[in-house]
Amino acid sequence: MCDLNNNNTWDTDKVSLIGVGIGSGGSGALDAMLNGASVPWVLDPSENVWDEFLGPNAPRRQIVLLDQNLEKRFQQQYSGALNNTQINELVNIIEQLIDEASILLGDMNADSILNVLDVIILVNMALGTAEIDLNGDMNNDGGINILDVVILANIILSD
Ligand SMILES: [Ca+2]
Ligand SMILES: [Ca+2]
Repeated sequence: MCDLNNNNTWDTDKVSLIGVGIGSGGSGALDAMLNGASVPWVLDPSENVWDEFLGPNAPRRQIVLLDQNLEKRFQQQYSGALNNTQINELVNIIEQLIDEASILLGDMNADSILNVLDVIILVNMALGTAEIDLNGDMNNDGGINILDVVILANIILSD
């Protein structure tokens, strides 16, 4: 369970929670969303950050969630303190992003171990005899081929 008031309870390498506010909807308004509690988010009221996350003319205080690739995955405007339903929604999305980021690259059978079974599955994908799963895209070029098999095999052999 994530505690929104304690960023030590989730892995901030895998998901980032950012509150953004400008003008009179700045830090005071953001703090008020969690009733003045010490919040884990970064507050930056600069126009650059505002435009980057929210776009021009956006409402003045919002929460944005970024995944491990710093891609925006969630954005919501709140008018006041978050209620339990809104907090639960945020917690669920944070946990989903952490789970997503926790999948081991190349672990094709999802048993949390890299071994020859994963290589076999990846070979079949490279040969076109198994459905493509981009968790086997070891070189992150958007496809599965023999290069990915070689990289995975080398990782396993070097263990
Ligand atoms: Ca495996
Ligand atoms: Ca690849």
